[in-house]
Amino acid sequence: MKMKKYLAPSMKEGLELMRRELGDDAMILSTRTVKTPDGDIIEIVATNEEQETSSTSSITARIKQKEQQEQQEAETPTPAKKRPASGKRTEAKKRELLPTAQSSDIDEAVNLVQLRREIAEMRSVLDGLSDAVRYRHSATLGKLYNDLYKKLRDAEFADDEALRFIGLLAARGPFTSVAEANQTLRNLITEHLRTITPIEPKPTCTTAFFVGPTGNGKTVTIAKLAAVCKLLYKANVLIISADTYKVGGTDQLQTFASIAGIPFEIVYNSQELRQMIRHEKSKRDIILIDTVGRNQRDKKMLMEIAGYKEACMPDITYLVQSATVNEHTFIDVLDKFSVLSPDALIITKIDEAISLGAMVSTLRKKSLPLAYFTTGQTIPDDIEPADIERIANHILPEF
Ligand SMILES: Nc1nc2c(ncn2[C@@H]2O[C@H](COP(=O)(O)OP(=O)(O)OP(=O)(O)O)[C@@H](O)[C@H]2O)c(=O)[nH]1
Ligand SMILES: [Mg+2]
Repeated sequence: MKMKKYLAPSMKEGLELMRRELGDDAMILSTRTVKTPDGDIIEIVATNEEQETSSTSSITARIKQKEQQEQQEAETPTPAKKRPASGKRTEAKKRELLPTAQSSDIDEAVNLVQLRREIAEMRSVLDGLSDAVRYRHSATLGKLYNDLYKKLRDAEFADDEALRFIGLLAARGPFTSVAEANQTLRNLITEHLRTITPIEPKPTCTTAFFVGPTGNGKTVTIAKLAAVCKLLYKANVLIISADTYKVGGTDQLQTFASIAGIPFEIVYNSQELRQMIRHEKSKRDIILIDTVGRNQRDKKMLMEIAGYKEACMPDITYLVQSATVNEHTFIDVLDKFSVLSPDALIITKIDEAISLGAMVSTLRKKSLPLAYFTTGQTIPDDIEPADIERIANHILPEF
């Protein structure tokens, strides 16, 4: 490797010097203007080392730009005051200065290149380490099982869970093709999942109660379902909001209901809800009850919602949970909301979830049937009955 510093009265001359010595492929590592008593001179540190980094190439681009700029300036008459008074003398003085500062600047440039190389090496070591942690059991698995194990880990299955599934898969082998192993694993990871039928109008009124952690999509899901029931089944739907705890809690639903022409009522306590249900049940096909979102750790608030549930004695209680949380949080939500005895899950924000592995693992440990998936904010389009095939495709696409 050859690395040199060039000092010249202008960028153009500096570049010529550099190219003459290091060739046309020379890479510029740095440039700067050095102030001298006789005016500015240009310093270029360059190398003919082959490896090119994005930063050096961008410097090259900048220099080319500067070169063009200089050429343009040369063609345009420059105002006299910008030129040094004693041109020839100054040029000579500048050249006298050239050999002096070289060695320290070259050292600096060498250090820079070395530093860059060390950072690149450290990055590759760290990547290797993170893979070693993420795919901890890779080394112990053959290629087929290792590829599938990695897919499960990428789908956010915990390591022990991923390995457990691979163990179950191996017990069903040997396989004649990758596609066969893939399909068997798809069946294994979804075989414990259950779904329940969506809400349908029955001869008697169906009351559905919606609970779940704050901001997970209860209210928007109710709006979607109300619109679907009205449009699809021509059902007589009533929405009741018990979300009077937070400012503006009922506004969103009220606005939607008035636009969609769906009856809407607000209740301020469990007694009011009891009376409302008693009064409305005989008139409606479907009643959807919205509740205030609750932090699952807030026991007191959960008990308050339990009071509302007891008052309306719903036919079904949906726990509305976003797919974007990790397994740990998912399990915690199912544990804490179990005091409200949910009958089924509505999984929201599938569109935002990177993977559904956390949900699948959770439901193997804490079984609860799936009712709906929601896939965006659009009312009523972004809701569909839960589909296990869709989960399998999300995690392990068909071969
Ligand atoms: N991307 C996406 N966003 C959604 C989905 N469902 C709901 N949201 C958005 O999530 C946010 C919260 O939705 P809400 O329906 O207000 O949630 P909530 O559970 O009623 O919230 P609280 O009443 O505060 O507990 C809103 O911005 C919704 O538009 C979904 O399936 N996908
Ligand atoms: Mg809400």
